[in-house]
Amino acid sequence: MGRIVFATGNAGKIREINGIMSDTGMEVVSMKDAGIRMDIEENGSTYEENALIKARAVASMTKDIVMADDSGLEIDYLNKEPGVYSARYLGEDTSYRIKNADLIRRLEGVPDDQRTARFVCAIAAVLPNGRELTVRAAIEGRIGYEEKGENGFGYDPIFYVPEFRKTTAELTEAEKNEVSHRGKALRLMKEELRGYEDITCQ
Ligand code: ITT
Repeated sequence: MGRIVFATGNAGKIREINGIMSDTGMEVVSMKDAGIRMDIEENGSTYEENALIKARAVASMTKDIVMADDSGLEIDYLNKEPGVYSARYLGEDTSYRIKNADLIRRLEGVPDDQRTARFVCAIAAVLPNGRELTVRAAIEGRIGYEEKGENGFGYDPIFYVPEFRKTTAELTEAEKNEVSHRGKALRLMKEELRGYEDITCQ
């Protein structure tokens, strides 16, 4: 197989994706490392639509396989906010200290059993032959009462995973990849790609 250009500007995602894809023998590079710079307007209404928008935009600039990740945090008590707007919640440039503190404040007094939430991840791939694939996966958890942990990125310090009794920011990267929305979605995508032998001869 050739190489995969990942259509993301999020360094945290790229780090995780490299860990998850390391057993494929394929080189995964960020769009920046592939020399592709573009501002992509994510105006879809679903994770899959946005992932496809990103993957298609970058695929128009390269002959490599292109993948994109669109993901978000759904908090049940907040009607699944921030959801598909997770990156834009309170403004794209607002720090996650502030975003996380705001979500905790909005859940003040809400008991454990109503703090359920999930991270969702859709991955889209555009193959050199023009074929498009999408997969989606999620990890269930709860919103904590304070930020905990230094690993990961974004909303990880407030996303508590009951089976580990830790937030995803307290998990090692390998532990997070094992159970995360992104880890599961990428493994599904790896399976899908196995079915497309034609891409192996590119
Ligand atoms: P690209 O579009 O360039 O990939 P982005 O950060 O804008 O980067 P998204 O549009 O997919 O990515 O927004 C997803 C947001 O959801 C992301 O910025 C985080 O705030 C949050 N998120 C997704 N996965 C996460 C994870 O594993 N841990 C913590 N937060 C996550």
